[in-house]
Amino acid sequence: EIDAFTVKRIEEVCKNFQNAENCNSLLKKHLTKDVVDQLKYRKTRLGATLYDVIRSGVNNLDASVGVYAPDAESYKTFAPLFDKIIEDYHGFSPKDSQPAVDLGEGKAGDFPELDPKNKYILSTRIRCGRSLAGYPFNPLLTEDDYLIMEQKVKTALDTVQDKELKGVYYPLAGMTKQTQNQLISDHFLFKEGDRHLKHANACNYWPKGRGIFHNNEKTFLIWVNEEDHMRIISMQNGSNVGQVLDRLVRGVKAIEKNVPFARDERLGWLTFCPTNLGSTVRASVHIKIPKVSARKDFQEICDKLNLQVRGIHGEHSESVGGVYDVSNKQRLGISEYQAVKQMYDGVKKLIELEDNGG
Ligand code: ADP
Ligand code: CIR
Repeated sequence: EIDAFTVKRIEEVCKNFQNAENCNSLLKKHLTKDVVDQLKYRKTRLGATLYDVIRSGVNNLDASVGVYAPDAESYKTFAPLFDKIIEDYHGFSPKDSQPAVDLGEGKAGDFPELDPKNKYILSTRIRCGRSLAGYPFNPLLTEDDYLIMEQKVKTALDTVQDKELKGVYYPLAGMTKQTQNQLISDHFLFKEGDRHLKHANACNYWPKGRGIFHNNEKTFLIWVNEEDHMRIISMQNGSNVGQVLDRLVRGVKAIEKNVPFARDERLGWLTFCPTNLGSTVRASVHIKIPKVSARKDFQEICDKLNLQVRGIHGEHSESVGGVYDVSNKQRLGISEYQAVKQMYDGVKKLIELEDNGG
């Protein structure tokens, strides 16, 4: 099935990687010799090999996870590796299944403002990912695929009628560097040149087919063809999680009328990175809690609450001015509603701790 040269290359790359020092990724932990021997001959129908799955992680030893799925079939073909990483990250075992969709429609009242006096929380954001049914993920998309997908999404977004959500699509190709950089530093747009994505082969033909849709207020935004085919985002200043969720739900429902999304019975909504499978929801706040965040065990406290801590510019960035991005960690095995609740309950605890002096 797969040529001898490729098998040899996979063996070599894996051996070198297994000897690498200072690497703490989930890939490093779970890419054992047994797993390599079992998977090195395999290939998906579209031609993805084990190397395509691990290329990001073996080239970025500082990765936290290190794998991506070039196509949906990869999650099955390379299950002996993905299943272990998925279980480690989400606590979702091979016997588990993603629960039915529960976006949290009509449940905004469950999430009153977390910080009504605006003491700690600067802003709140909830995003989810979607893939267009019938297309593989980034590494296997052709230039034409990118352009056609962009048109499909743009056309679907043109039909959004909801007054609050209506907006304009801005292709990345043709955007001035100044506008692009401003949108990035204001937290509205994805960054450019991410090493993890580049090495995953996810930035081909960039900036073609990539872009951002947003309403006038920049509270409802769609990223097109960055890490996932679509990232649907709702965000605003302050801590009104219910309002942010309500807007996201309306947006998702408006779009799904026009675009068929890829869903797997067991894994839920399909995404390029295994950390985003299932609900695909990352609900976050930008929060300043100087006493709690100064504690030596801040990371442990967050781990216990199932919270993930990121820096001020998102993943792989540092905190600036004591502001952290705190979100739910788990996405798979819980509903969309539960993912938001995981962040909500956890952040509520952090605020209680801060109020009690850290
Ligand atoms: P993702 O949400 O796609 O996993 P990142 O961690 O890269 O990706 O974050 C994307 C952008 O969203 C970054 O600019 C980040 O600072 C911003 N962001 C995340 N959470 C919030 C928030 N609660 N308020 C404002 N901006 C946020
Ligand atoms: C990494 O392995 O660090 C990147 N490929 C991103 C992984 C997903 N992010 C996360 O949940 N920390």
